[in-house]
Amino acid sequence: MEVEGIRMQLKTYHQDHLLDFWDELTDLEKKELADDISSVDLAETNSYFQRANDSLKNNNKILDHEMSPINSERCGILNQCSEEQLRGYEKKGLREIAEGRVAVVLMAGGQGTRLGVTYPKGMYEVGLPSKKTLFQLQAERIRRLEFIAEETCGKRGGITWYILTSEATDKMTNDFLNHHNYFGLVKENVKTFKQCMIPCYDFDGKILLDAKHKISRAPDGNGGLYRALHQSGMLDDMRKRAIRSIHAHSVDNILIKVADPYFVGYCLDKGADCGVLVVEKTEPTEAVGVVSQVHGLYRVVEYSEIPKTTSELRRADGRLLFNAGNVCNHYFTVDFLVKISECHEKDLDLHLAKKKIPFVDEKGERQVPASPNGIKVEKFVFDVFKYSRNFAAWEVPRDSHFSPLKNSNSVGQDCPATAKRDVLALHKKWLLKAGVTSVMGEVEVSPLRSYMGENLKGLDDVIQGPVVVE
Ligand code: UD2
Repeated sequence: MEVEGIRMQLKTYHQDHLLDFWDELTDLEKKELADDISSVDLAETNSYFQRANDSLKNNNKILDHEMSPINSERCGILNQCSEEQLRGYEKKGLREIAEGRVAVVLMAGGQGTRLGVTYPKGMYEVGLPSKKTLFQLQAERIRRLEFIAEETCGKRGGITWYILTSEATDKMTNDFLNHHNYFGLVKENVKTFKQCMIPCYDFDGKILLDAKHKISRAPDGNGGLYRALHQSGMLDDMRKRAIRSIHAHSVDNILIKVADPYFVGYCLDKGADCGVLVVEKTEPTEAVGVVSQVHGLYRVVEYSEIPKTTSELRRADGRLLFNAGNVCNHYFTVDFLVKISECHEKDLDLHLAKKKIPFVDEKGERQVPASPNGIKVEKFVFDVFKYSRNFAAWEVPRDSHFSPLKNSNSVGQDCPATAKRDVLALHKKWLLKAGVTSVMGEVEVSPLRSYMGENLKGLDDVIQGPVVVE
């Protein structure tokens, strides 16, 4: 084993402590550690720590006069559109789907720590009458939308489903999808790809060991999407398929309108290269980031960054001035993604979090710390907004579009109970609008029956749950 070569290289980057236990390792462990180390770009890794540490030291508070809201000409509001405008956007979106130019990128590399599960969040079911998981609901919405697009445009293009996974979620996600036969989607149109893992550091920038022969690593955040799309060949796959529009969203919003034809159609109409779907922030204290311009560039300003006085400003109609709540729901053209991966990926902002990270101490014992002992670095998916040449935002009502599953029921908010409640409330609204006079108990509409409230005429007058309208 060429250990001296590795040691020399590590020394150059002040990371030679990674070999402290080399002599105690078996041959197999030595090989594993050598491979592990050689897969790390040490120059980049050290620069990550440096950059992240610098940004921690600088107080990144944004000043009032530096912020301005989204240009109103770039922000469509669903509730303020005429029927005709909406039909126009929908038609554009459906045409794009029928031509096979739309793909969905599902960000599903997170670990569901707050929810308290040991499996990917997409495999969670919140207790709907159908017992469908988040993955199944999303897959079936894609199937229904493909059908609607075909019916409307007379052509079947298909929507490709790219699923971002991580070391922790990849195998279980693939096994689950395979086991369920891709929920009726064409197997070739479902593709998973893994995000990278970044080493974890102590507060001095030394990479931590998770075991004597293994570097401690964590996923590189949902902004790892851009590198992963390129490295996995998925960007090339998109180009081969002549895909143009990408709808990228988080796994945990149970109301997600996958490949939303209004949003896609609106972004196409505006000629946007990058777009964001937002819900209205109504209270200044609400803990959501807002999409705004800072020095003329679009970005998400976190609730911790926005000055209090700015967060409280209101428009003439009483709505908050900075009200474009970010919900991890984005539009990109494939050309824009190529531009990011080729020109900007290495410069994406780094966000760091002080965490309790298990580590091997100098005596070779693995410790599980009780207080934060190190740093994890992440990239965020929305940090590419500033590279957009033509940005667009689309505001939608929260009750029909956003109900995230973040916490366990004990928290009482953004949890399985609220997710289930919000789905059933929306479906009840659809059914009453379609002419049902009474909806009692838990009545769920299958995504295969209806994507957004269509196709529900002619049902019984009274529907008594628990039942699934198939
Ligand atoms: C995300 C948004 C936040 C707000 C909120 C609404 C980001 C960075 N933050 O915050 O602004 O819109 O959602 O619900 O987008 N993921 C990965 N790989 C990772 C980390 C996360 O794929 O390394 C996925 C994760 O599986 C989920 C999505 O990204 O689908 C959002 O991640 P999160 O739940 O950790 O983000 P959150 O709630 O802090």
